[in-house]
Amino acid sequence: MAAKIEEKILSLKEKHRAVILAHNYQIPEVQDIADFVGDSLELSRKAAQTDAEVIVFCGVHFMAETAKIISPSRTVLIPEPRAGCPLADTVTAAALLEKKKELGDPLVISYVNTTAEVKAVSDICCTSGNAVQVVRGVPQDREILFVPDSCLGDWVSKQVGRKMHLWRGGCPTHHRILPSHIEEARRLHPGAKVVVHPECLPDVVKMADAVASTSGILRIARESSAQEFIIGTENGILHRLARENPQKRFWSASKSAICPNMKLITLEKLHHCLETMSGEVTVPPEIRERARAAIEKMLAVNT
Ligand code: CIZ
Repeated sequence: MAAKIEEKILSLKEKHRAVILAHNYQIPEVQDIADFVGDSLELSRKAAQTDAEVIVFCGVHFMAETAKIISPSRTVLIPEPRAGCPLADTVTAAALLEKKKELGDPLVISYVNTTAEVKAVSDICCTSGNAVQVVRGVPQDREILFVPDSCLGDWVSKQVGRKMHLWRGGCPTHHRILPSHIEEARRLHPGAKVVVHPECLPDVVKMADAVASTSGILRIARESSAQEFIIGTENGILHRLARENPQKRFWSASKSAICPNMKLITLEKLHHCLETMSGEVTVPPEIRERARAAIEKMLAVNT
């Protein structure tokens, strides 16, 4: 009998001494076969620590690029190189440098959802899991330019009580979650705790009981005494929430919160990538070194 695709993937993984990292927004089958599932901060840390020779990154391109920047001696593969990020595409290094000049040289904090070129001209990176701590660590006498997600920037700015210049980028998937969706979900599931991602629109964030990154959402679900949750982020996370908390119930705030790029990666593409060792992610050394400095400053922030 022919081996199942999962068995073929596992045997190729062993052959190439590979590790499979998958983002919380990946499809269930990909999450289930991965060695680690997490947010980009957790996966960056795994990439930095791994002794595997090959990292297969199941996520969008900037995440795989981040793994390569942190672990340059490893071969980093992405099963679908076209898995991009429209939020990351809202800022280029040239446009950022121009804005920085116009604003009189503020300190640049860039969300990990940016290209390596943008990270290379940033002072420090952050993820949604540590953005508040990163901003708190910036000296009070420096102005801050936060790129590219204005919703995350707006939320962080309110948390920290500090004004920042915000790049006007946003995540189309999170923007599909509307206040009317939260109202309707609350009507259908009264008593459920509403937890949303800070990339959501400020009007949605305002309605939530808690705002957190994907790892924060997973922690809240685990630790809260609530038994039902309405989740406002990309729907891929519902798989992990249900698996880790079988006694609790999770409802998606909006059925349309699906990132088409995250969903481009399938078991077939993962298999093909490992079989042919294709989809290699590279970053030119001069960009890599400067981007790495901004990422390492972020990794040094205690969260
Ligand atoms: O940081 C990440 O991985 C993203 C893009 C979202 C989240 O909160 O995990």
